Amino acid sequence: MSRLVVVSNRVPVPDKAGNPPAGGLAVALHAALKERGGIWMGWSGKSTGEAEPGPLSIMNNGAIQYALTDLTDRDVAEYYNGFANRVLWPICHCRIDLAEYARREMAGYFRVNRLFADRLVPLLRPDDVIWVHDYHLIPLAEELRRRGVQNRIGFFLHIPWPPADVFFSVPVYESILRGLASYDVVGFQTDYDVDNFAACLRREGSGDRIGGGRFRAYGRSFIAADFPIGMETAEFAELAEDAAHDRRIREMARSMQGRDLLIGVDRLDYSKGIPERIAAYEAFLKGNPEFQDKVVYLQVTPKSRSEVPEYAAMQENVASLAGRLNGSLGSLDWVPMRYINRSLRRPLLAGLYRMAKVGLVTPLRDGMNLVAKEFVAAQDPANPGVLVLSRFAGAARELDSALLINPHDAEGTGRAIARALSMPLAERKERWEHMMKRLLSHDVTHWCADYLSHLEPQRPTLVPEPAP
Ligand code: GDG
Repeated sequence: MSRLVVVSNRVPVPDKAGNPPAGGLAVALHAALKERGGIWMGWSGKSTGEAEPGPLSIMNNGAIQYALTDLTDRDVAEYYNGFANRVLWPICHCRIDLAEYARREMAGYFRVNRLFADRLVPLLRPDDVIWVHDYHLIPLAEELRRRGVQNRIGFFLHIPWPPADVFFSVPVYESILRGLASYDVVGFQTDYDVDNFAACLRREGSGDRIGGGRFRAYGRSFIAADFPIGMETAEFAELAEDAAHDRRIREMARSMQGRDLLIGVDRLDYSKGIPERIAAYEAFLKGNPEFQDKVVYLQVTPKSRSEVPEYAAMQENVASLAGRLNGSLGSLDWVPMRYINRSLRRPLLAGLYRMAKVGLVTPLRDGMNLVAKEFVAAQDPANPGVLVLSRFAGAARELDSALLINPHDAEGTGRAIARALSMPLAERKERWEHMMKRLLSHDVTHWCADYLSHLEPQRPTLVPEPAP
């Protein structure tokens, strides 16, 4: 089996005991790397100020080598906080209004991708299989090809791919499309994303599907298909069951005084629909006064990308909406919404999901949304809670037994919350069993193996083919 080389913006480096950080993706990729041997390369998360970054820092952990590069302040500002998070992220989430184009930042994005390519090439062996992750590194394959790399190179996009009209608002959209066509396998979360990507190529006249999941564009042929990401379902279910014995979970349960818990867990990000969710909860409480004082909504929201202005503004906004809601509807002994603006440990999170009667996952747009899957995996099979899920999350393609809602419709979402809280046990069980079956058969290990089986060298490809 050939060696695996994973490249991503950040690298989940294991702790001193050699254990990878919690979370499905890190665990699954570490397992694949351990089995095949290989390298995980990315940004160290550190900045050198104005000085040029020195050589890669290499750490060995058994069969896995971590190769980390520092970036300059300018790189971080232009590549990471700039083009990646102020252009590609909002565009892929259909927020043209939030995209800030600056030529300088676009240039910085391509410059850092060249730096990654320069650093990676000396580490490569001819039969390595290379797997690049996410929107920060789209141009990497093209840069590697320019340097003569002929290995199989795959890409997986964790976020959605937008409709053509939205994508074409990026001034350098053509370079991005050509960059994707330099891979051998381009993976998306859902078939909707693949369709949007196909429409971009077609509209541009630069390529199209040629059948069997294959595309031809910019003179190359490659696979583009959906590979919906999974989670470590069985392990997480166990974690949630064990959490019942955790002191903090028992204290939390006591503090509820018999009220039902609704839970939302999201990075603080405008794509997650947190203000819209608070509005829906308010609509629910006002439309169903019999539930007032009977429920508590817990929102766990670690800070994220605080250096990007839109995120700082969002932080203020959510805090003020939570305060306003509690001020207007709360009473002497009932706080309708509890808001935690920091990260909780994963086992605690698992226990909270299990305690909740309703999971609120209402993004305006999301590649997949693993919180939706984690909520389902954490439930007690004998008395499962109900998932209220946005139809604009990739997860809705698989979890169609959730109560699917439109997050822009506060009253409709409010009605779904009331329905979830009143749902009979038999219906809850039937919906949950259906979803859990899917999550067990399509877990993150399955996702990883399925993707890599498409990337293996024996798959037919990729002698450059003439343009259509
Ligand atoms: C991108 C795509 C796609 C959250 N709060 C805490 C915490 N979390 C963990 C959750 C979950 C993860 O963070 C968030 O994953 P999501 O999938 O929900 O969202 P993104 O971060 O936007 O991820 C997304 C994903 O990539 C994978 O492809 O699904 O669509 O946007 O695992 O549990 N974890 C801990 N404490 C917290 O407070 N420990």
